[in-house]
Amino acid sequence: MRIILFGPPGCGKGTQASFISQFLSISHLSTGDMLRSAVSSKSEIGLKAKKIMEKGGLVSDEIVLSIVKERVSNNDCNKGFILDGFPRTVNQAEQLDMFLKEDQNIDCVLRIKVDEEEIIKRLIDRGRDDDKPEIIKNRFKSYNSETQPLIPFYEQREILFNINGMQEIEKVFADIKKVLGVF
Ligand code: B4P
Repeated sequence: MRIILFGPPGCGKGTQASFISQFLSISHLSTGDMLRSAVSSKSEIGLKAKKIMEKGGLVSDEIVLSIVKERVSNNDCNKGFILDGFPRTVNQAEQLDMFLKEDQNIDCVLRIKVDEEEIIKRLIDRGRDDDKPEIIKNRFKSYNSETQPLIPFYEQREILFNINGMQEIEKVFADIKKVLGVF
């Protein structure tokens, strides 16, 4: 299966992607993790990404697309994959369609819905470098202006499924499994 996990910053995409990856034995591709690892290795891409991530903006489509394109072509993605945090712009989604092979169509987009107030609480508790109030505000701004337009994009294809993310982690996963059972 090829799945996209979609939702606002901190809604639990990474958390649920790990469960799904184990459950279906498919690869977990998190653009956030890939970018954080580029930042730690101080590579050229990492240095560019760091400045943007520190402010809560979106890293350029060019950088993100080059990373994902290479990763998706790895053999371990032949059985399927979960894209966690990608695409985040309509351009990323259109480019994804172009570089996926004919037999690699996306089966479903799981949209995790959580209120902004609840997310802010969770992120402050987590305390990652980019979980500071001012940066969280900017991450929401980027989400609202650049990522939200993906909702109608995937709704039109009838592959978008809403998941209530305002529940305990196990309950969110139980609801995801119900949706995955349809396929
Ligand atoms: P990401 O790494 O994708 O981070 P995220 O959206 O904040 O987190 P996620 O939704 O995975 O939340 P998590 O499960 O951790 O992005 C970070 C940055 O990378 C972006 O701001 C951007 O700069 C850059 N980036 C990434 N992808 C990009 C792209 N495609 N294009 C451009 N830039 C890109 O959960 C958060 C917390 O909530 C955790 O502490 C977790 O334990 C807790 N939690 C989860 N589910 C819960 C539940 N049900 N109840 C209570 N707590 C819960």
